[in-house]
Amino acid sequence: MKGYLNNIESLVRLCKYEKKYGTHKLKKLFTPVISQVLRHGYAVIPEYWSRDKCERARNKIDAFIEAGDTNLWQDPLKSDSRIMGSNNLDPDLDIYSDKYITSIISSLYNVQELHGFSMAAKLRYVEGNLGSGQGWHRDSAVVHQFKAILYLSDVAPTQGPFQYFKGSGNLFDMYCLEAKTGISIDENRLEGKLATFEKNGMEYDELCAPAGTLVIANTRGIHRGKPIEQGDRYALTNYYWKEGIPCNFKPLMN
Ligand SMILES: O=C(O)CCC(=O)C(=O)O
Ligand SMILES: [Fe+2]
Repeated sequence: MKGYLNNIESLVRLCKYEKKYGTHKLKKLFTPVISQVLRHGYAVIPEYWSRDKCERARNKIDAFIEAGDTNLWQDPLKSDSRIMGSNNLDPDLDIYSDKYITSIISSLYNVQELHGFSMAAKLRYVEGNLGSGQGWHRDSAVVHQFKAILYLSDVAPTQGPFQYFKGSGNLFDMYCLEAKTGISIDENRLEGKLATFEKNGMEYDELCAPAGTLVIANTRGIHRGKPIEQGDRYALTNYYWKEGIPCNFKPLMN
């Protein structure tokens, strides 16, 4: 109990944030997809896109990467290639305009207007790659962050599936993690903490699924894209903010 009380400040801070921005959540628990995101941290929607649509999108990503005049972000190993703002380049790489996804994400944030973009990514096996997101992390500490991820290729355990510690983005779990392990609710890079999580009985889910599967996730929870062990993985990811796209993304946008 002592450990828990030592961290009461974190609990108070989280509760204040949730009281201000999270009280809408209770009435959202009746919508199945939203309820899954709020309770577990993610929802999986199978067959959201057809295999043909996914193939067309993969070909477009390859073409944009090869063209050489696309604004591209790559990790130092060139395993992860990202086209930020792919929705502005090609309708086949746009899930930002998708009405269903927008309605779910707007409900989660409890706002009418959102700012963001689609990011098209190709991850390929390179020795030593860290996977999408470059290791275990939270996208944000305290403030809400929700994303939509659409797999454009079949994702088996060796093709970098999204991995997520169930419930880890929920207020009470975040508080307990800090109280039990000393990992602050403000810490967002969590590479190297896997052993600590597992010692505390936490288990992660691995979202292997065919091309066309849509994932809606609360990325305030602890997650990563597993490092690629073989082949490649293509995906479209929607990023969202309530107050506008942060300045640090601007130079990367297409
Ligand atoms: O692409 C993934 O599997 C997850 C990457 C990630 O960390 C994110 O989109 O926030
Ligand atoms: Fe992330």
